[in-house]
Amino acid sequence: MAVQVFIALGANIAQPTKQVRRAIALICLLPHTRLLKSSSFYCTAPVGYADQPDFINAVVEISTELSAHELLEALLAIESALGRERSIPNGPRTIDLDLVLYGDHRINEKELIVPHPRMHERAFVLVPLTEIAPDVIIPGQGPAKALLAAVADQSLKRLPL
Ligand code: PH2
Ligand code: MG
Ligand code: MG
Repeated sequence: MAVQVFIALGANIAQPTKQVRRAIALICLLPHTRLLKSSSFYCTAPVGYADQPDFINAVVEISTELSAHELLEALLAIESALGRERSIPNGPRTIDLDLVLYGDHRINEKELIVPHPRMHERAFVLVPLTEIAPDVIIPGQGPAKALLAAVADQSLKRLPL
């Protein structure tokens, strides 16, 4: 059965806009998966580890018959294909693909936590998410829209298409 899934994308080195575009193109090629919606791209100040370039962030919605674990594996493979290296936690990256929502499922495993445990406090996820899914509910948190006010201080700029 197909499940509606949201993936948050982020990149801040090696031509980040291009990396996000490439990642979306590769997500479109995943088996048993189709792209439903893609948000605008946003230029966002780094959250957490601050001494790094601004990010390009976006969110896409897909419909997929892949299990959450199959999808996670596929996203990690796309990250590797685009040259992702993991050195500093939360540090600069060519591409980060986070499975933030998998239908209304709640998953709590070592390698996969869904909903993403920090999505509700990050404007760079909530703003593009509510752009394409204004009524989406984050299991355990409530409507995503209601969380926007609390992140209004985080700097973010929507880029023209
Ligand atoms: N990702 C992080 C940590 N901080 N900041 C912004 N602006 N955008 C991100 O995608 C991001 C971040 C960890 O994945
Ligand atoms: Mg991340
Ligand atoms: Mg990640």
